[in-house]
Amino acid sequence: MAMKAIFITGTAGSGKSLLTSRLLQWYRDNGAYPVTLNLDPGAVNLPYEPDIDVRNYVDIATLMESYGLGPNGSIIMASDMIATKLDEIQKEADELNPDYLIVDTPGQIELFAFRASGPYFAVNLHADNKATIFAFDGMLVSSPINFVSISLLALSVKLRLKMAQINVLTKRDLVIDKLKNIMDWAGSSMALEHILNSEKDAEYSLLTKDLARSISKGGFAQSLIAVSSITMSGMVNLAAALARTLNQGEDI
Ligand SMILES: Nc1nc2c(ncn2[C@@H]2O[C@H](COP(=O)(O)OP(=O)(O)OP(=O)(O)O)[C@@H](O)[C@H]2O)c(=O)[nH]1
Ligand SMILES: [Mg+2]
Repeated sequence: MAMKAIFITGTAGSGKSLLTSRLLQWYRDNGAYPVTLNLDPGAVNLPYEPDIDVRNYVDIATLMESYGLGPNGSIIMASDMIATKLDEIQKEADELNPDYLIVDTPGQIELFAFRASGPYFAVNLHADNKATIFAFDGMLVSSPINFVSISLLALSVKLRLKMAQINVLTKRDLVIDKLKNIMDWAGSSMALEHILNSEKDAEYSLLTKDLARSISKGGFAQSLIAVSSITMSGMVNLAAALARTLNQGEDI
């Protein structure tokens, strides 16, 4: 089996589904055989046609009706059921036998990464190699303090999914004027600490500097790859990072 699995995670609305569709296209254009797996039971409109779809196994409307649940209760129950569908989904994936299985995860990252079901699925899915992409929403990292808080979230997803992780700054086209700053904060903990020094609120300045330092000291700080799913800028860098992580550097 040579299937490589790529889990696309990130905060709600960070661009996971659109990135899934762009990666699918990118691999196709480069002669590989990718397939998509939608793991979001609550997805309404997807910018791609999933080859494998958890919605075929877990239906929110049925859960609401059968268990008298509201929209939040049913989405939690649906997320908790993802793990119970692993065998069926694995079988579909093995039958398709793709080079790349691109997994679009639920919008609510806390339901996927911080309950038992999502990590169980991610850890127990059989694949030749696996990696996670964590999407830093370009629109959410406009300040250094926000950058630190999203970095913490990225780190805690890594602790939960226990996989090689590639951090991606999404919506590059919308943050062009801030791009250099954001990449500086990501690339150098000294640059980040320096800018955090000038935060007016001393308490937040100290706290975020401590956090930034521990993230960097623990070796968890990783470079950030800026990508736009609209202009496709940065996609080649993301593909190269995925190749390094998944294929030990060998090109697709
Ligand atoms: N300008 C711009 N917009 C983007 C980009 N990526 C995503 N978007 C937009 O951001 C919105 C959310 O994108 P999705 O791909 O649905 O994000 P998601 O993380 O899958 O969202 P949920 O699954 O609902 O949490 C959509 O309106 C996208 O068109 C990008 O690179 N540039
Ligand atoms: Mg989505």
